[in-house]
Amino acid sequence: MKHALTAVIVFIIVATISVPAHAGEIGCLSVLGRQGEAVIVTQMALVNKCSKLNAKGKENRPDACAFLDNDGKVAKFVAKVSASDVGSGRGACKGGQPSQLYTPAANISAASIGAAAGLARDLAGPSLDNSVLAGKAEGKCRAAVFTGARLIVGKTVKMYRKCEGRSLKTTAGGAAGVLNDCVDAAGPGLTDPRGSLAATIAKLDTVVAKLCNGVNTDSVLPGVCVGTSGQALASCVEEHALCRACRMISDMRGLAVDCDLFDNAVADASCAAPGIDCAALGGTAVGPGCWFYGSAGQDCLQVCATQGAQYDAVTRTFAGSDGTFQECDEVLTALMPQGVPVDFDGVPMVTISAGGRGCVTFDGVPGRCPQLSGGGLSTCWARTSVSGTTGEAKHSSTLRACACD
Ligand SMILES: [Ca+2]
Repeated sequence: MKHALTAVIVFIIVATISVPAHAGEIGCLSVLGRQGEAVIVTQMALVNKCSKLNAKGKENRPDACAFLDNDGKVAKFVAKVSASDVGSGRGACKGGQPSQLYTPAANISAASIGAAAGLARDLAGPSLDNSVLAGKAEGKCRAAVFTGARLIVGKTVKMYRKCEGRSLKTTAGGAAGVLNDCVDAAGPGLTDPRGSLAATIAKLDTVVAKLCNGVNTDSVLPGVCVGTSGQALASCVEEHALCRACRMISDMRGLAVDCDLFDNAVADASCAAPGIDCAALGGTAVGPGCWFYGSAGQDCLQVCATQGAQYDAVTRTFAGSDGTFQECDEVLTALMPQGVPVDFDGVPMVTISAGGRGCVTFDGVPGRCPQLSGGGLSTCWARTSVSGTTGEAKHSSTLRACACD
């Protein structure tokens, strides 16, 4: 009896002591993390490439260029994350799902692309199409800032990944230990023993001083850093890069990181969490927006309010009057309104003359697309080009695609 009791006590003690994650779990997390890095870095590089083409007069829709990924550059890395994921039966995750810090490939890619798009919006405003670059100097300044921001993000997420591996291997704290060891301001935070992140940040200071001096940076970067120049501009960019990198880590690992402290060590709401959790609310992330599909007759203010969110001007800049048909196509394809399938058939969409409703489908026709008389799928999808898309526009005949934030 005594032996049996001892055995029970020993069992209880063993069962309550956490053990470090095993190598298989660490390997799986590491590979998925590394591939997520490739997604965010590639997306940021594409933003810069499209912006540069725009500065040279070779691309008049840089926003579509950056986020539609027509060449599949980002998609290639997104596919790699999926191919390595748990359930693929191969690669580092074939041993099964890690017990902590794991989220599926789709979430990792969404966190990566979302962070890249978020940083582009932070720096350049709601659309890359909005800024007018006066000349070569402006283009060079912006390219240098985008490159520097990408390097900071890439370095930060990589340092986190290495730290995460070390933490899981050497301590038994699991996710809480990783939070403390690698990102939380209450712990040591992300340590930079070789000073490589500091050097990457210092490099951005230098290029901003060199290439953005004498340039109207408010027009080059018409986002959150408007009104700053010189070192203040560099610091603003750096903090937002750290903020977005932190949010990617937080989302990718399902960790509650205090990114407001991570970005500049001050609780100043500089890195507030997004106003809405797009996935949790059932929204669909496309390009820089979180999209919802309204009911017939609803305007976008109503659609967004229903979600506890606010109308996002991305409704106009991405898929509305300042966007492109292709972007509208992409949004509606992702939303799958009424089960309408993919439409990239090249047939021009109709233009509705009653303005302001942006990217919509029509209501009131039984069966709707593609049975709508007089045309194929494309006739069901409309984007007004007569007047600017607004939040308030509505009509009983149309169901709007609305971006909310
Ligand atoms: Ca802060």
